[in-house]
Amino acid sequence: MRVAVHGSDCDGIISAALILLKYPDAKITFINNPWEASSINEPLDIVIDLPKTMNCKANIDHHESNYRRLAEEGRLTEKDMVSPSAPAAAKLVADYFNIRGGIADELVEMAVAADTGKHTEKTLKLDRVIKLLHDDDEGRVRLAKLLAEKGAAFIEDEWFREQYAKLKDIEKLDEWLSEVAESIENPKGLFVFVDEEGTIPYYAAKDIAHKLLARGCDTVAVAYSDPNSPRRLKVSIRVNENSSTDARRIAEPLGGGGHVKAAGVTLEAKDMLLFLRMLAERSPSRKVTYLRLQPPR
Ligand SMILES: [Mn+2]
Repeated sequence: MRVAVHGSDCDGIISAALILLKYPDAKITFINNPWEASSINEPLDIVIDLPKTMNCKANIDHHESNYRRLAEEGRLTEKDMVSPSAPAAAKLVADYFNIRGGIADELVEMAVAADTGKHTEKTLKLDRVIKLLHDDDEGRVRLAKLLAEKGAAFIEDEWFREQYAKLKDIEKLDEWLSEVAESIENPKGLFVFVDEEGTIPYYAAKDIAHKLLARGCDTVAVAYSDPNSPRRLKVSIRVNENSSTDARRIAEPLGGGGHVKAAGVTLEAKDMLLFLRMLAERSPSRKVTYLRLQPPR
């Protein structure tokens, strides 16, 4: 069983854990950049939370952009389960392989929370450790095995705690980010562009977005350096639960994609003005608040 999963978020790693529950000997490949999937040639049995690769037997995914492309190109088969209405790929994996039970249900619940912008303390910690391990395949397999073994109790595992302890000063940073979010005046309905290039560690890149949305901002776009594609900036767009803004309509014109509440795009610096325009066009007042994040040393 050869499986490729999205390697840089909770949904991908949890999907790998579900596969390992059912097929403990499965060989897992992690792919950090979804757009790399289209150039992958190696034969695979299942490709999860990623666009369908050329040589895979089945694709399990919930990205609308992937669904549309596959439908247009006539590449969907009855072996695939590509369903944009699913809240997380892990939910589809559980359905596809009929993986049920205490641990499986806990895993699916965590993936759904993470992918629908309802992170809990647990899933946020998991997400940070996944980002810490972004170039460590062995570490990610270990993490997926741990999730398969312990479900939501992964958080008490000693190895996991050791990994989390490597995220130095995270609590201080978290406190500072909360102060920044608190300092924004009249946050309700605001469209915010947060520039954190070179200042916030990758594992905490999107934390400010969650904090600003919790204060009532409508849409938050965070631009940060992505260790997987130097020289370009990654922009993550997060939308308030109560907003009707569609994050995909900001990301897709520039080649990105994702979901209604959470989308992303990778940009050259020269395209940043175009991005800001896309963001402003979704803002009823055409106003966008720019925030440069620069934590004190
Ligand atoms: Mn997903």
